[in-house]
Amino acid sequence: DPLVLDGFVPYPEEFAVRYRNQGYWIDQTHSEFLFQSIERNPEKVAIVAGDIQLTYAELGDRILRLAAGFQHLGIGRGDRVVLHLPNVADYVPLVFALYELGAIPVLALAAHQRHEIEYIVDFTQARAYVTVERHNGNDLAALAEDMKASSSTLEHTIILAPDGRGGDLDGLLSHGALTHRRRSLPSDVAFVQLSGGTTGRPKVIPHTHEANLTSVRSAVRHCGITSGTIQLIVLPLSHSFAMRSPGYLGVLGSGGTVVLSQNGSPDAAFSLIQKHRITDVSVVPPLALAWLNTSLKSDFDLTSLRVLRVGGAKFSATAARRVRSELGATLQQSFGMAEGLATFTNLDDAEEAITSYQGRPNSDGDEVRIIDDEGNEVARGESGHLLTRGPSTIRGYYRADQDNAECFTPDGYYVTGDIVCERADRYLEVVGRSKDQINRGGEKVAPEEVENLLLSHEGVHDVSVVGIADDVLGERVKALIVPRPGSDAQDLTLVGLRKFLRGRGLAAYKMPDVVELVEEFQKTSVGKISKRSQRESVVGPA
Ligand code: J2J
Repeated sequence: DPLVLDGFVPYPEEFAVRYRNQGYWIDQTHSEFLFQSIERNPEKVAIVAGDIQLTYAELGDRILRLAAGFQHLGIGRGDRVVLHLPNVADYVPLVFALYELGAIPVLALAAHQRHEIEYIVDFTQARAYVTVERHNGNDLAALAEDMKASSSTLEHTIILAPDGRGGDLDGLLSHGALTHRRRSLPSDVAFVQLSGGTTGRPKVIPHTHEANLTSVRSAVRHCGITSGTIQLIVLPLSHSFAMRSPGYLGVLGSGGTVVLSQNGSPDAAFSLIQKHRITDVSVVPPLALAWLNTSLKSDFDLTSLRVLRVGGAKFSATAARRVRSELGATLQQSFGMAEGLATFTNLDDAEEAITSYQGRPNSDGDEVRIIDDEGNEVARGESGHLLTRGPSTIRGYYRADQDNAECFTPDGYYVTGDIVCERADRYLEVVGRSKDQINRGGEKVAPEEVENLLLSHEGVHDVSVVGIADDVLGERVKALIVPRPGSDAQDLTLVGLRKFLRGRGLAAYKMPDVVELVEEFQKTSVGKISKRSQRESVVGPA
């Protein structure tokens, strides 16, 4: 029987039938997708992380042992388990152990901290939390203990050593092994991710097996992934770019090898490219710029690298034109969103298209509408709001009726908040954004979330958080603050406010980069704060 998950918005039957008839959705779960590959390539190396190496056969064994461990804890179909891990070797075995049981991994970002994790555990009513003892100076074991004491649903915490080895894993591995078989259906929710968000709290994105796997299969075709692919992964494994566009799923489903790193800096990445003869890597624009601009390029043998995939934020055409000559790789641009749609340029496109545009929708089943402020379709070549619907795009956030009324049209299109232009041949160029979000080098910050925390500071009367232009990151985070009369200016410096937000457990990438104290906010003619004028205001000393 299908899994019943309250608060999940299903695809209308008419669309489900169409996606199955047209072959976008096939009768396969994530477990089956991976085990097919395990059976075909048992001796090949699947995962490399530091000095750990797992062949496909070893990966399969580990998944089935971890699954037995989770089952021993009473975790089963439909149970939510928050995975909060950096790019460690057991990340993939743990996710697939949960898939094996039909449990639902909640894919937190490693960069999330107490503020985000407490909310995520609570909102998803998670039964277990898997993390490392410490990460980025944060005591996650203590967080786990606190949550177990206060949460009404959280029963189990599984704490790995800081390097992702040992710890509670040993116990989990000591209950024998399950036999691989179907324990969930392709139409079940497979996993949930967190949206970058535009609101005070991240929204929860549920993907079914069939909807996610169709995007993986299309990405594999568009990205030239084969059993010969050796992919370096420096982006967080929980991010959809690193997971499915084409990500580790695309590579492992094809019999290739993924090499995991927690560090994408030029020296770390280049030495891994040289050592493992990396053929393929996905990065965000600031990393691509760092790789282009370093003189280390000539100190390493990067000749194995065939594809440098760049996405998550707009990559400038000027930098894009340097990729082939300076890194010896073909650039592939990708514009995607955790909600579903992803676009790619083709590897054999003309250089002009590769460097100027963000690509075509991954699947022929993706429907795209570009509309003006009044909701009318714009003429080809004009820019407008991007709406999309398709076999891998969700129909609603999890348990979010109110947000869903705003973010989805009545006929099921996701309102992306991106402003795009359609060029020839379905090519999209991203030209702007209408949603209240800051894209800090590919990391998404919801101003409202930071504003709400700053409003709880006793020295703050009013606050507005905006993105300001930055050469490397694209945007940085700026907080404009109206101090409360009589407040201590020392508390309201950049250092003081960051310390305050750190104390509240906010993820580091959401921290303001710049603070400006102002007497009052400029209002628009309708009395709303003018964020536009704040973005353009001169950056003063913090
Ligand atoms: C401009 N803006 C972009 C691009 C994403 C593949 C690649 C990226 C993501 C991702 C992803 C952009 N140019 N090339 O999930 O599968 C901005 C848009 C978009 C938002 C989604 C994938 N690529 N963006 O970045 O969910 O504003 O997904 O709506 O993190 O990032 O962010 P996210």
